[in-house]
Amino acid sequence: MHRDNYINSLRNELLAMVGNQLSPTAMRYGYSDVPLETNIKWRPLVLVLGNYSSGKSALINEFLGADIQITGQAPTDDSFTVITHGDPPPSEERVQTLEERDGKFLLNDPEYPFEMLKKHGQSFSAHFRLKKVNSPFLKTLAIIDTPGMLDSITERDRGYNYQEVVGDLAQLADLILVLFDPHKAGTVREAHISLRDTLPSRTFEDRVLFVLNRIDECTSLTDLIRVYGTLCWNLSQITGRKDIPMIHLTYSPRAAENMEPENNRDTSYLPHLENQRDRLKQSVLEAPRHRLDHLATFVETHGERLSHLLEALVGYRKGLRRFRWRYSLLSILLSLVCGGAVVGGLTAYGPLAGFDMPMLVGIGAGIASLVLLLLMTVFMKFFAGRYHRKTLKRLDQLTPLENQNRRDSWQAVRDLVFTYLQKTEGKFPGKEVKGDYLETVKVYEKGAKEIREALSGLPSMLNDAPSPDAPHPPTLKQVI
Ligand SMILES: Nc1nc2c(ncn2[C@@H]2O[C@H](COP(=O)(O)OP(=O)(O)OP(=O)(O)O)[C@@H](O)[C@H]2O)c(=O)[nH]1
Ligand SMILES: [Mg+2]
Repeated sequence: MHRDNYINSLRNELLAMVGNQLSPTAMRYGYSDVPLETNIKWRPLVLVLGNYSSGKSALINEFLGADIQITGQAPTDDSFTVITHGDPPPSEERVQTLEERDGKFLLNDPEYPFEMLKKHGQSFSAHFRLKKVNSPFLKTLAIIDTPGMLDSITERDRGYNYQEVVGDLAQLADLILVLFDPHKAGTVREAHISLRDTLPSRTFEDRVLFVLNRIDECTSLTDLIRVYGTLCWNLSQITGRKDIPMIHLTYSPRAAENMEPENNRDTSYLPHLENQRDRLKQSVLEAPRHRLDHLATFVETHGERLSHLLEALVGYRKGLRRFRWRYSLLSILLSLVCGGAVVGGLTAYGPLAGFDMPMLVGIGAGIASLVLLLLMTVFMKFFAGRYHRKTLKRLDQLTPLENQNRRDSWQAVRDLVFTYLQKTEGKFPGKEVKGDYLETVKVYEKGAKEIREALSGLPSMLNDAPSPDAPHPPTLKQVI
């Protein structure tokens, strides 16, 4: 359990970092309405997608070790089912569903991270449910079974936007299984649109596992190779990549048992592929590690964006300070010139003629002070307002946007900066913003680097107790 414990403690530290350092700042500056960690604090999530009847539910049952999900030919299950762990009564050992809750509960209970799916409406809520199952497979993760994808059916037929729901779930998920079956190895359009539109390309490769399921239904090895080839071709078409993604080949023995025997089938290839299911299972059980990657990416992405937002506010204040300095200097000069000119004029044309020098200097200084006062109050307010409006119009010049990365993060926060500046009219405590900015940059730059370092030590770590002499892997608190 050494590795599991390490993963757990890293996860808690990451969550604490988000909760204590990023979230309060994010909420203060309108970056987020809810604490950032709301969506990532629950258990690691595995999302299972695929065409209808590709065997999603059967494979999940296989993993769980019991017939928890209903299976059947033709589109069978039109619900999204979150399956998580539940503790059985002490007398009960058989794997079974212990508790079922409906979508309304699942969308409103703050223990779960699904609140943001409320926007998909009543119809979705009616197709969303929770099952608690006492399967050991669910000890470290939760799995979501989904309705099958139907290439020919339009969104309206479902009563909610399927692709958007899948997109939102994909954002939450740490691992996504995309299942195909030999009968429909070519129809992957809906799956791909949902994933491509929601997952950044870097994440796509790390988080998505392609599975060719129901391989026992291929009539021979040649048939299997033909199906595999078709799927590879289709995947390369939609991913736009020339290299073939890894495809897991598997089937569900529970479901295969019910198959009618066919005389002309030669399934002698199957025993050679038996180990594939275990490998797939192991990959799925890696979800907690993916959750760490997910969290690290989360800290990087939000840390980067948030610090960009604050950098823009600091830039605004810097610009305002520069403007005030210049304006003050100019005002002093102008008031001196005014004082001198008025006194000079009045001396030359009569009224002050005959006044001695100290008197003239005193009058000049008085006039200069009056002008300065006027310039530094009424006029200053006017010109500061002009600076504010001008800056709002030229928002893109607040921070350097030297590369695509910077432009992307700016795009994500530009409107928030505008709203904040407009709401506060530029009157916000500059020192505090600068402090928040420096703190966020520290979390983003140093924290993210340390997370990655801690993560890179994971693959070599065995899943057993450490020897007493073994050095302790670094924790985040040691380094941040
Ligand atoms: N021979 C064989 N049959 C399978 C396998 N997996 C599933 N089936 C059968 O295929 C049918 C569809 O399986 P499901 O698990 O319901 O498929 P699904 O992807 O969940 O389908 P929907 O929920 O309708 O989208 C069922 O009749 C299963 O018994 C498999 O690996 N081999
Ligand atoms: Mg199903």
